[in-house]
Amino acid sequence: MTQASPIADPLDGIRSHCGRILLTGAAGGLGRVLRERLRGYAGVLRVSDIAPLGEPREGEEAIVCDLADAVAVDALVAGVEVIVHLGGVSVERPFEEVLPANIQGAYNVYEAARRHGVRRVVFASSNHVIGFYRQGEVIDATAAPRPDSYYGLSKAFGEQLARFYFDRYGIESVCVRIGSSFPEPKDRRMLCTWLGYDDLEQLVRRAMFVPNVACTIVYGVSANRDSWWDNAQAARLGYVPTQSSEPWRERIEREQPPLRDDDPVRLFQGGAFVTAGPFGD
Ligand code: NAI
Ligand code: 15L
Repeated sequence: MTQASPIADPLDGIRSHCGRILLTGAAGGLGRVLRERLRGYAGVLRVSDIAPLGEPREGEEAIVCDLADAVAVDALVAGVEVIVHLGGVSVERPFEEVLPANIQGAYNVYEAARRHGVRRVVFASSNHVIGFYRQGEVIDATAAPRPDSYYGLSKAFGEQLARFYFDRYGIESVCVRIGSSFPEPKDRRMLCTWLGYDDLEQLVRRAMFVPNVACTIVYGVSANRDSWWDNAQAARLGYVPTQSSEPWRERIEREQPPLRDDDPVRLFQGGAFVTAGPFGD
């Protein structure tokens, strides 16, 4: 493997390079984005998913692995300095699907991190940890969790794992409560929750390399006109978002009439997740 050269950081000169990064969920939507963008931040980028990953490129190792398989995850994490943990169920699903991928899976990742001396975990948490706060209510990262789904519950568990593994073992984590990270915002709610890919990359880079983060929770959101989240903790990492949902506002507001005032999708920060399921009744 050839060593990729470190990316110069024009913003603040923090060291932005390490030996080996593990990216889980690398076959997913954000995984494919970060697979491209994290290459320069490590000598080796180890990409993993339960789904096919294609041939590893130069500077990559590709390992297909079910996060629920503790033995496989232990081997996956060996030799890694930083983990960017995106893998798992990413929408509301029956608890029986969320449990192995997100709850057992996150536990397996942190246990392997402990055994192998991983320095830092960047955990892809979600706004659905706090989805039952009202839209318009401004909360920060210290607000008590109000999960809106089994999926949101699993992300709250992941944040608590991060806390425990820092307090007990000193493994640092940044839990990024991602809003809505897609190429563009899709609806009125996402005008508030959208996270552009440049901002995603910046936030993940800072989460990986800013020193002494302990266990920090931040919101993954761009500089949108309206926001429900006080992102002071992200600002402490030096995060300065450069993208905004504003260019899409006119089209979205023209094409999508407002929902009724009493529609839960409009009332709560988690949007449609607050009414998803239960499944199979
Ligand atoms: P995605 O669903 O496109 O990607 C998730 C990946 O995890 C998939 O490639 C899937 O195959 C893999 N995966 C699922 N179960 C697995 C298992 N048992 N073992 C190994 N891999 C498994 O989701 P997306 O949008 O890329 O999100 C990435 C992460 O960010 C997820 O953890 C999601 O919960 C979180 N997130 C994403 C948001 C967004 O707006 N895209 C918002 C909030 C959180
Ligand atoms: C999430 O947590 C999901 O992973 C993503 O697919 C979106 O639904 C996002 O939240 C959102 O709230 O828009």
